[in-house]
Amino acid sequence: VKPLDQLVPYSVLPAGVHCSPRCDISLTVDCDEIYKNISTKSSVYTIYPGITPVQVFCDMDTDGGKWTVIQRRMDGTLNFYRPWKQYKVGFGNGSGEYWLGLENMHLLTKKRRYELRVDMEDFGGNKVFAKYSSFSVGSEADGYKLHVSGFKNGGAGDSLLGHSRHKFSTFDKDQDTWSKNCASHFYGAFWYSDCHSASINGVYLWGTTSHYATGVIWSSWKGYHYSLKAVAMKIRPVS
Ligand SMILES: [Ca+2]
Repeated sequence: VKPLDQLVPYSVLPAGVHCSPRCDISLTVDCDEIYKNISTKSSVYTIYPGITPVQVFCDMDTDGGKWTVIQRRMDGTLNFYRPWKQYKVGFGNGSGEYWLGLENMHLLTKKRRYELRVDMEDFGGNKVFAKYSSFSVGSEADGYKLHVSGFKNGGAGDSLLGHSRHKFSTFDKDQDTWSKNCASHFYGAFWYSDCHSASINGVYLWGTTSHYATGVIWSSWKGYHYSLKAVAMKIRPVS
C-alpha cells in the first residue's frame, strides 16, 4: 500500500471499485507508476495527473521505459492548429496523435521532478532524440511557462533551451515576445519567444517544404524547411 497523495472522491473510481463516500487508495499518476505497479508493456493506459482520468501512451521500451508521452505526432491525421482552451485541456487520443494538455503537464510536473526526452524521426527513417534533465510547466496564472534545462544530445541537437522561461501561446492567446503573433504567423502553438527554434505542434507538411518555419520543426536537426514525420515529447520522474 502506497502513501496517500489525496483521498479520492467516489466518482472518479474505476468501474467495479466500491467504497463510499471516499476511498483510501491512491490513483496512478503517470507511466512510471504504471510500470512499477501495473504493467511493463508499452501501451495506452489511464493516468490521473489530478483527479480527472486521462488516457496516455506509455513508452516502456525506449531508454529504460517508464515514459509518459505528453505530445505525439506520427501521421498527420490530427489538426494541431487549435485554440488556447484545447491546448489547456488537451486533445487527441493516446493511441494516435495527441496533446496531453498544459494543465495536466503542470499538475504532473509540480508534484515530482521530471526529465524530458524528445524522440523524432524523418521520412528517411532516421531517428534521433534530445534529452533534458529537468522539465516542468508552470501554472495557468504564470502562462504555463516552460522550464527546461540540462540538455544531452541524441543527434537532434538542442532546439528547446531557447524556449525555456517563455509562456505558451496559441493563435487566440498571444503570450510571445514578438510584436506580431508567432502562433498565427506559423500556424502552431508553443512556448514561443520571437518566435522559435522548435515548433513541433506546427502543420504536418510531410518532409521538405517551401513554407518557412511552419511545419513540424526541430531546427537544429532539419532546419526550418523540413517537417518531421514523427515526434514525441515524453517525461519520466527523476529519482
Ligand atoms: Ca506577440
